Amino acid sequence: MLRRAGLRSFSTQAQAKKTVVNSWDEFSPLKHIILGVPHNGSIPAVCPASNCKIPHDSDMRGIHGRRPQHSIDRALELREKFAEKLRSHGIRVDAPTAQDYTKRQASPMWDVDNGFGCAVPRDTLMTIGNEILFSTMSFRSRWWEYLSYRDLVLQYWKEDPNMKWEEAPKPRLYDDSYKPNYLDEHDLADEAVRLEKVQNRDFVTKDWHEPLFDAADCLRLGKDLFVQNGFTTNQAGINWIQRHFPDHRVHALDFPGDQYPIHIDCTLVPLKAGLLMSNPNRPVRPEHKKIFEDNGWQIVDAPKPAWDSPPPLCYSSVWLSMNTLVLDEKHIVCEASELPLQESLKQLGFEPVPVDWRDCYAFGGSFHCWTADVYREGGCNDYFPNQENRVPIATYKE
Ligand code: ABU
Repeated sequence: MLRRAGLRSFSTQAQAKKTVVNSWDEFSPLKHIILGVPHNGSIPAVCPASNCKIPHDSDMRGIHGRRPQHSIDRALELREKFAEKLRSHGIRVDAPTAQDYTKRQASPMWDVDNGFGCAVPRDTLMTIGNEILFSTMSFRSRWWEYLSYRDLVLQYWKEDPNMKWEEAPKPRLYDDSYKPNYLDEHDLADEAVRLEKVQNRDFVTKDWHEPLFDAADCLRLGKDLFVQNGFTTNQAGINWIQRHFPDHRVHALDFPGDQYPIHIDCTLVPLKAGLLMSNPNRPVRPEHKKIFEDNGWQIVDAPKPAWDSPPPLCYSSVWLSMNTLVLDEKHIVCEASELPLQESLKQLGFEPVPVDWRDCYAFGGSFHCWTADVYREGGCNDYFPNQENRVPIATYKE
């Protein structure tokens, strides 16, 4: 009962105003956003890609299924407060429609005991200009998650005659999509082995079996899209994005310091035009740094997170401290306990907006993960006119 009532009151928010879909970057003034919901949030059943992501010593190992109700209730409470905060900044907040992620998820090729949730829309969809593109996803447990956004996207499509609704080819996710025995039981816990693999761009997903990408691997900086190659996005996925957006310049990045490389938004985070925050444990490769330097972008290190470990039943890293949401050129939403980050942002001239969120991390991340832009002011700017040192993306070779 609580679930249905909650969902109904969320979706009336979505009907308050007509929609225009428009967002080209991560920092122009935000006016309309999708904020995930924790209903039916589940610890995902293991599949090859998720197995490599969940740290060997995580309390999530060996368990799956519906998350404890008290954690869902707490996340709902925090979500409502965050939504109110966003509204107080003049931002329209919409909610997806929860499905029963506790159910078995199956395709003709595979099945897993349960799904994940719809708390973190950033992984599933991205807005590029007037287009909302659904990613392929790469965990079997998350294959059906896109349906949670159908009500909203259909509404946007009806209300905005210029909106383009696109879905990348749903992947087969056969066993063949992943490297067999990528990390055996012993190597899963061996940091040196993991780091050597990522240094050599050896990830669990095969590069050319089929295009795979999660939207949260994509950094939108106007005419340039920077996409992380890792466990959730392969080279075919990056190539597919480039062909899909021929007017954009797509760049592939990978970060040798990240032994669990999924999603770019705890690794390289834009704060405003010309300024990025970088995870000091996952520095940008020197050959990738050039295009930022050539175009006058400054990259500053993020401070050490306030916490030494993630909260219970959370497979993300402590670097969720960096997973902020930029509201406009001044305001950046930060987790309330992340005082070192707030101090750094103040020194850079921002006004941090502290919001209590740590108890929401377990559902898939922090503010950036829990949201997906629908409307930011402004158009498609060219922030990287100097492409002399562009590193070309990989193409398929027989
Ligand atoms: N979804 C972002 C998680 C990245 C990290 O755990 O660092």
